Amino acid sequence: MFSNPVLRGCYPDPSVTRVGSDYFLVTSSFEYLPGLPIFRSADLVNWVQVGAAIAGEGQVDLSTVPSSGGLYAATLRHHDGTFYITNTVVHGEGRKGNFIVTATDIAGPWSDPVWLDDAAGIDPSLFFDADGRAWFHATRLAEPGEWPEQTEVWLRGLDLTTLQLVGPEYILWTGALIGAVWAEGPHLYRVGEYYYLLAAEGGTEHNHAVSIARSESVTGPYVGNPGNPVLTHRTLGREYPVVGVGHADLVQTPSGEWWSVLLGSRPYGGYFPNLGRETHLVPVTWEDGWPVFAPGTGRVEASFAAPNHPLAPPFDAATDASGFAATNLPDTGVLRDDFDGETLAPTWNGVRAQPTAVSSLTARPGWLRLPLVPATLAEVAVPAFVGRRQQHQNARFSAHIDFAPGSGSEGAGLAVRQSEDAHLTLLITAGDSGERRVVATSRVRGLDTVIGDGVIPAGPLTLTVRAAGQDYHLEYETSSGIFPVAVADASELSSPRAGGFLGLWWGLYATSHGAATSAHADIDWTEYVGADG
Ligand code: 6LW
Repeated sequence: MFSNPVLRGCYPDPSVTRVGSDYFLVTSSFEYLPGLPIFRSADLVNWVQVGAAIAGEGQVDLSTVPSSGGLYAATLRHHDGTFYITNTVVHGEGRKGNFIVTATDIAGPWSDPVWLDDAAGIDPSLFFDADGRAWFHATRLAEPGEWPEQTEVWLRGLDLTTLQLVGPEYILWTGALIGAVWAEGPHLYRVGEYYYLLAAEGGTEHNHAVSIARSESVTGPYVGNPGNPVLTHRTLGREYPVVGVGHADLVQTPSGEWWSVLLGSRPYGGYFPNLGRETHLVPVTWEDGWPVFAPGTGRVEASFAAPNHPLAPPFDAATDASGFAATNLPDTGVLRDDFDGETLAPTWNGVRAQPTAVSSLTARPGWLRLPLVPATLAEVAVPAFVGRRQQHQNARFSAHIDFAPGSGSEGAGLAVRQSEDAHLTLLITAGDSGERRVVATSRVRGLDTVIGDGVIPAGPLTLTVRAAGQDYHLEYETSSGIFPVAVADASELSSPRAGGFLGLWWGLYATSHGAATSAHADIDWTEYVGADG
């Protein structure tokens, strides 16, 4: 048996492919970098991050992208010795639209984007047909639509030497239901005598669903499965433990089994999915030339019988202390990073910039240095923030920090981030009479509230965010013990209340709140502990 989700935390819009006996998977990453995290698995269940497709400076410019913009759903495919990822930059003042990056090694280096300026819409995908032809498909708003938010899946040929669109355009699909909003996440497959078009519809929230259509020709016309939608939780109500399932991608195992990865959210403490849309795995069988998702149950269950090949050993913090493993973190597991390596594990992200652009592992060996910058988390800017996804409903994130604030405008410590308008901070700063203080601030709908503070002794100390359901405890620890500073209601940061698409990132944060500064904060180690057992 295996447990869902197979990728905990905000890893939406999964796309999977198999090369030989290895599986590879990519997910969205929005304004966070490195972007488009890539995972490898031997069994579809245990995944380890092996890198990211947008890990280089300058591949894309996300510096002006508002929260929940940036890198939307991607597709990962392999053909003739080359890995292809196609994706979209959404919003911001930089270059936007659809692009393709390639690599011969899944771990990179990945190429600079080849932009497809004549490819409209989002959720691009690639299909390599047996006759050698390559096809690009995506979804865009139908103009004019027959109903609000009607989208159309369109298809054109792709020249693999130029990576540019060629040939006529075909409109393949507008969703299974009359009035279906957001037919998106399209993926084409050839199975037996048919071409199949798998797509999401209903929007990526509660009404999300998976639908499928087929045709004898890759260019259509496509006929919808009379049984559509083939998977949805929209009829299960908001109390059901997994909601909003959709955005699927199919893969066949070497032994001929079929599986689907897809996204789903797990709200808790109310309809609050603080972990975001997570990657789940469901079995698929075929009947009468149509796929049956999760046969016998038709739902994304918390566990299923595992795929028919040996399960790889589960994640072991001792063998992967670098934190590369972004999933199969056990329900209770400790990930510690002593920053003794030469590179940051790719599970560490910057906001709109690579984390290496805002931090240093060499300025003080064995410590991560975070120079303060004037930018704050409340702006669409590049803050001094290095964070990782929250992956458990109950978890602790601690950091041992050495920081001497020069003034009350300088702060360094921890942050829990949804967006510019929704985040928590626990910062070491200086009080009016120069004393060192720790201040907890909650920013909800763009308004800051100080929810706790206290005088702290000089010297390095440990700051902690400890999530117990929707209560996030903000604490500091010295040799004299653990001291509470504040408790925040994190449901205010959850996307149903705060807006956006994303789950929460927990990280290190330093700012001079707009003032010039040459200060820095040094972090000796961090610990992330999941406690969902
Ligand atoms: C993704 C698309 C979607 O590109 O959300 O709501 C976008 N639908 O499929 C970001 O996850």
